[in-house]
Amino acid sequence: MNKESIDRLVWALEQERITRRRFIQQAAVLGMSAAGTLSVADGALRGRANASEVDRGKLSKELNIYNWSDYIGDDTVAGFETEFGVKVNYDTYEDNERMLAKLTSGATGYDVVVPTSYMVDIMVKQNLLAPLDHALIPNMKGVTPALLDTPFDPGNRYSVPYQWGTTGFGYNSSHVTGEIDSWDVLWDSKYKGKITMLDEMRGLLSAALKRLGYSLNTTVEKELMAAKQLLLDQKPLLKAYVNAPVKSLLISGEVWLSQLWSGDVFMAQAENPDLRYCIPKEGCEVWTDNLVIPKTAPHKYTAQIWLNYTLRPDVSAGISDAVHYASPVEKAKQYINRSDLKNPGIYPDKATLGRLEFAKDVGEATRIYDRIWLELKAA
Ligand code: N2P
Repeated sequence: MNKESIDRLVWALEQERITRRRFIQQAAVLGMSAAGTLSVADGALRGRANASEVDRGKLSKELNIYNWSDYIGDDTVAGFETEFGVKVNYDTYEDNERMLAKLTSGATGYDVVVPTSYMVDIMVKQNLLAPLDHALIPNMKGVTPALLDTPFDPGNRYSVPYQWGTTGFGYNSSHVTGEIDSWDVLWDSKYKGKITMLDEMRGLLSAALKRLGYSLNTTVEKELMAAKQLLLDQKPLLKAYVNAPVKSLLISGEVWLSQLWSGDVFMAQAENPDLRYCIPKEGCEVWTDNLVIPKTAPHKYTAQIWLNYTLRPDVSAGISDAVHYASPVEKAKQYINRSDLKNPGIYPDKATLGRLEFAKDVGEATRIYDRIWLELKAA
């Protein structure tokens, strides 16, 4: 019996994508026993029925959230605290790998963390995540179908999408002129000292791999070595490897070119209108960040209420409006700022999306990525 296929099927039933009858037929095809099928089907349907009730007696007094910096709406936390009477302790990080290191080195207090797609996969494989009770997260129904049931978490057993975006670069159009449509400009010695790249292993490698025309998930050693060389060549031109905190340098004009995530560039643009965002013609990474609950989370029930809350259209729109990333919730689009909705840097068109790639867990090859990363940082 293929567990992954069964999970998918249960998920489809819970999400009202298939009927009970269809579920029973398909489960039989997958080799599930008749008794098993009936009890799973009824469990999923009960989940649907009770979907919107929050058992206030089960809510914890506090909830500990660990999220990327600059990645929440102005009232998201306060709204939850008022509505549910829970105090939210909110802590931030700058990249996936450091978040993972913190969790695996014994940080046990967090109830919700926000890994990118490939990192969900890694965390599942390392057995770090608690399975979700979909009955507590009925708002999953409103999520764009293409963002659910993904290869990194079939059936959404462990994660729900939070926001999505791309990893291109930002530039200051009053200093960086000409046609800007390629990764090449980040290697232009004219801009020496005015360039930054992401301080993020997979993100940084993705720029060089794409510039070379390779997949950002390559496991071919030769391609990875070529990417490393390109990044070594670039290093003397850089001011720093830096993530979200680079925004203040872009705003002040101290930095003109930064490999950076879409929304962070648009957050900076709100304060310096000369800033632009480029999705390079060679392609780049597209990602979803996802809410997950660590196995060690002390407040799992309340954490799931938080997941459901962030998938409410008004709440998700509040987050997107503040951070200029794309909402995964269809109905949020009724509330989101129109200029963001029309911005192809935030919601790329189909043709552009076709040039983009999701990062996947590269398995064994992670060792090569790690080694390159260490060498680059030390260079
Ligand atoms: C927001 C961070 C976006 C996360 N500052 C990129 N995965």
